[in-house]
Amino acid sequence: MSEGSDQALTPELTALVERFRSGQRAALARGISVVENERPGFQAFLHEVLAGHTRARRVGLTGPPGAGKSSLVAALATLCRAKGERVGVVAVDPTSPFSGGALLGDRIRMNDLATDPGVFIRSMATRGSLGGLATTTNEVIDLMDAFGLARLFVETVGVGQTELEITGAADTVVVVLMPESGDSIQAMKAGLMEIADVFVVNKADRPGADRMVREIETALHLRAGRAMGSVPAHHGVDLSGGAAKASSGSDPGAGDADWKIPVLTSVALTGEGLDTLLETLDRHRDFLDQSGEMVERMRERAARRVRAVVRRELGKLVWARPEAEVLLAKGLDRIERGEATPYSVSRDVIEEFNGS
Ligand SMILES: Nc1nc2c(ncn2[C@@H]2O[C@H](COP(=O)(O)OP(=O)(O)O)[C@@H](O)[C@H]2O)c(=O)[nH]1
Ligand SMILES: [Mg+2]
Repeated sequence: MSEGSDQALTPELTALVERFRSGQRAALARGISVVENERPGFQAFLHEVLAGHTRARRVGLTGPPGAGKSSLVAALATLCRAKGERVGVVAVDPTSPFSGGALLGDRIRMNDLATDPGVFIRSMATRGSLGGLATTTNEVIDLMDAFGLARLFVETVGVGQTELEITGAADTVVVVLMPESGDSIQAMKAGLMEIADVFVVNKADRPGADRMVREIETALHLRAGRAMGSVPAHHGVDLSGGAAKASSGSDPGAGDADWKIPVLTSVALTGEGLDTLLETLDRHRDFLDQSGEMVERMRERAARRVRAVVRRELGKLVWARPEAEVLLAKGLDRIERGEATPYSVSRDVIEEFNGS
């Protein structure tokens, strides 16, 4: 595919690869915009910098708007910084696209983080999908990983089934809810129950948090009962253990093959519960590594990526042919006259390409 411009590294990108590898922050920022805008050569650039990269811990946070996801990310990022980890944050928020200022709920923490050279924050808009990930979100996360950021947080607003995409982007999915808003029922409706590796009831300074924890635990038990003996849930994690409260510290399931979905509480604004949350995130990642699940997920992730790139590239190849545009123009006339449909025109375009 030597003629495909996306496959060839331009001189500018060759220089960028060097600057990226030498750890220049500006090169990461530039690289991300090259990828987001699908600039010529962006895939060759990704290929160069992703080869043999280190593995960050990728944490996805999702849940209803206002639950405190951004506040939690800010607080967790601050904790990770205190441990000397470099941190990347990707926020995908359809309600406030490209508004870096509104990215993190807590402005003071946000400002501290934004000026910290060990933290890299990127806000992305969704592209047409309802709260799912932007088309290049996964690639942006990969770039941050390749740059050497050890801990990556991805925040998405949980508004529906499109959230399932986060399971492809993160190793550990945290579903963030808050008391007093019917959140747990909403979460079940939105399919968030299915994707959680960890639950957090944030705003535990408000009444009703404990009751909500019990509600979620009950729902998990019910689900585990139904799932017993049938297909494993998301990522093949067995839910039959139900929800052990990880805040108890000791994990009776340690060493088991199963991951028991913990239901934690937190107060993002004061930091209460965040040490336990961070420990739990690490424990989940260790579980994935030790159980062999991580290898599985990496393979799935790579397979999805290959399929996505093939889809993207094939589309480009088809439309790069002048015949395709001619067939489209003619097809539109025929659709207008009621003689064709978008499906028959697509078939014509594809057949022309296949026969070439
Ligand atoms: N009382 C209380 N308020 C919180 C807590 N965490 C976040 N908030 C507030 O809840 C609001 C929404 O938080 P934000 O992090 O933007 O939520 P997001 O939409 O899920 O990202 C903000 O005004 C926060 O200051 C908490 O633990 N307790
Ligand atoms: Mg937010």
